[in-house]
Amino acid sequence: MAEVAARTVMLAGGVGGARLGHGLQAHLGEQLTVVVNTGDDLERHGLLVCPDHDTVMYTLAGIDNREWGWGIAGETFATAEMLERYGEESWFRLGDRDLATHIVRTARLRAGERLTTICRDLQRALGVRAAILPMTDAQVRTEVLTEDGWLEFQEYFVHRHQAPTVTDLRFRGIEDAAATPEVLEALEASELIVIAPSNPFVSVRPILAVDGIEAALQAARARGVPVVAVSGIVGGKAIKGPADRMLVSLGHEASALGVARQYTGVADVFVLDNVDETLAPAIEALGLRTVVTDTIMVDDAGRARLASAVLAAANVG
Ligand code: FO1
Repeated sequence: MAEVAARTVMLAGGVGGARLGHGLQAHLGEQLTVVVNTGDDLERHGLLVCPDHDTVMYTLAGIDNREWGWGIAGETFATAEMLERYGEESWFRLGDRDLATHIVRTARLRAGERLTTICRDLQRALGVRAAILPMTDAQVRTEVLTEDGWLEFQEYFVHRHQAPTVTDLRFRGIEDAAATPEVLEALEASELIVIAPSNPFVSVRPILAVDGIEAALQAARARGVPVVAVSGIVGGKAIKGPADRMLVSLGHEASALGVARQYTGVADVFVLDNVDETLAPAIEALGLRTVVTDTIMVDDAGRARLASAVLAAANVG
């Protein structure tokens, strides 16, 4: 199938976004811009950690830890062990190599630089060809409402192992967050927009909630740019993370159809897995064109294959 390399913007969270981003980068190189969620960000030991940005950056740089889905391959934890001896909290562990990223980022932020500028420099230093843009330079923090009250995202995700049931979400700081010029320029120049197979509630929704981003996406749609969303739910289960349980506890269906419903009015095309083929008519009835394909990305070939299917989906019809 003929594919045209197109200026593509992908909205993404961590692992799913990183894998598809890696596949898309293989096709598109610097034509790819990934806009990453920063609602998962947190401060540890006085340093700013940006998990989704860093997961995508390490993956696109080819140094990702494939066993964990986050962090760096061959990582060690000597510093974390020493911090633990000093009595520091240790449920969110920073690897020795990963720490360098947070040290540079935090020092430069304290010197008054913008998060976007710093992230771009880190990416270039690691040889990443695509641009990975934080959704905003402002501080936004996702919090989830559970039976234990409002929890910061990583407290819920890592410390409590996603065990509490999530009944509501909020993005602290979102009112004061605006899209950066880089994000707006990328969306204005885009020929294709992709929504990664990321969690619709805690990865994609915060991005769309940043002032200016959804409006720019809708402006792109209005000039004929297709928005292709990929399901992160396959056979009723999330590929990674708690999206399937969150769909149910937030009053939706844990299926590709449940995900598709989150993207009506936002996406034009919905990519779902072969095992969910029978859901395609119901998704089409929502007004989304469907593409049924193998969405599992177990290796580089899988990442490139799904990327290829996404690019082909945008060129059809
Ligand atoms: N996930 C864990 O399960 N345990 C950790 O100790 C942990 C540390 C960590 C450090 C840096 C980083 O960028 C990510 C890290 N993650 C860890 C992953 C992260 O919490 C999640 O993958 C994302 O926030 C979910 O999108």
